[in-house]
Amino acid sequence: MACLNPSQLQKFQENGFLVLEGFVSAEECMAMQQRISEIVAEMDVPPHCRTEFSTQEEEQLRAQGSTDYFLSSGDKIRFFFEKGVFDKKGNFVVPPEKAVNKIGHALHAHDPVFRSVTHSPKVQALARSLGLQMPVVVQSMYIFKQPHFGGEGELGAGLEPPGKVDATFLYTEPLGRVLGMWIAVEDATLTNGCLWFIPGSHTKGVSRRMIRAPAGSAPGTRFLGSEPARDDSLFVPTPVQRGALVLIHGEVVHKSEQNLSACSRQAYTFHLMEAAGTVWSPENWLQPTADLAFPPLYT
Ligand code: AKG
Repeated sequence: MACLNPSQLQKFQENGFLVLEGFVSAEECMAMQQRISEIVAEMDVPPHCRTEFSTQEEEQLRAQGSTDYFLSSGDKIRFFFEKGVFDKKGNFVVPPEKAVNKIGHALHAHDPVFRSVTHSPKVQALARSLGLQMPVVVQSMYIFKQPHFGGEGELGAGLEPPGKVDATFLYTEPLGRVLGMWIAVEDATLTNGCLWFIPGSHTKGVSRRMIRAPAGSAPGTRFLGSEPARDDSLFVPTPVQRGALVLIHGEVVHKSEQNLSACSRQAYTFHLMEAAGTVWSPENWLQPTADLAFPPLYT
């Protein structure tokens, strides 16, 4: 069901996350997987992955290439890889489809399949039932969580203390205006890296922000502040079945563990901002561009 009932709304407001099982059909999941296979089969591997670098200066160029590739990915479909999947000459040492960590950050804008999932009537109805007036889509990602490989979830994971909040990377004033919609394209289990949340943690604000460094500098982004100490035992695992949609409040602390299983855990996730009365931080790494303003969710 696309619209939240009052008890679901209350649960989301209390916990900062909510699982909606069966939100997306098996056919829609298969269509996303099929499209991703085509996109990966046609992908251009970025030059900073392909070129052989031997000197320190060349290594710096590689790092700069990788920074620029990430920082300019907000309005494009780009590929980010697991570590150790290229040899020194830039050839894949595993099949390409097993080497991709994620695709980002504008599938919602450029790909018809992902555009139609993002702007589907049921997603729009869900956003309306959450009271969003002018939601815009700021980014989207397809996360592979490869078997035996898939690193801990997303930017900022693997740091001490564990977990992150999305507003660290997608900062707004006031806070409370960013919402993640995370769709399980495959079952997400305890062994293949399901999401974990600290229920109720979305009321604690944001103590760490990632901001864009001045143009041309490496590494290209830096952090202001730090994460507070966090007790790992507060995280609650959230295994879900293929087709579930998980609502993620922009300030709820969440994480996913490494995928040590033999099954991938693919997910399509996108983030909305309530644009009414909100200032998107000009210091965020992700900015609307001349090619792509953040598109309104309601079509
Ligand atoms: C997000 O969508 O905000 C996430 O953190 C995703 C992490 C994951 O899929 O492992």
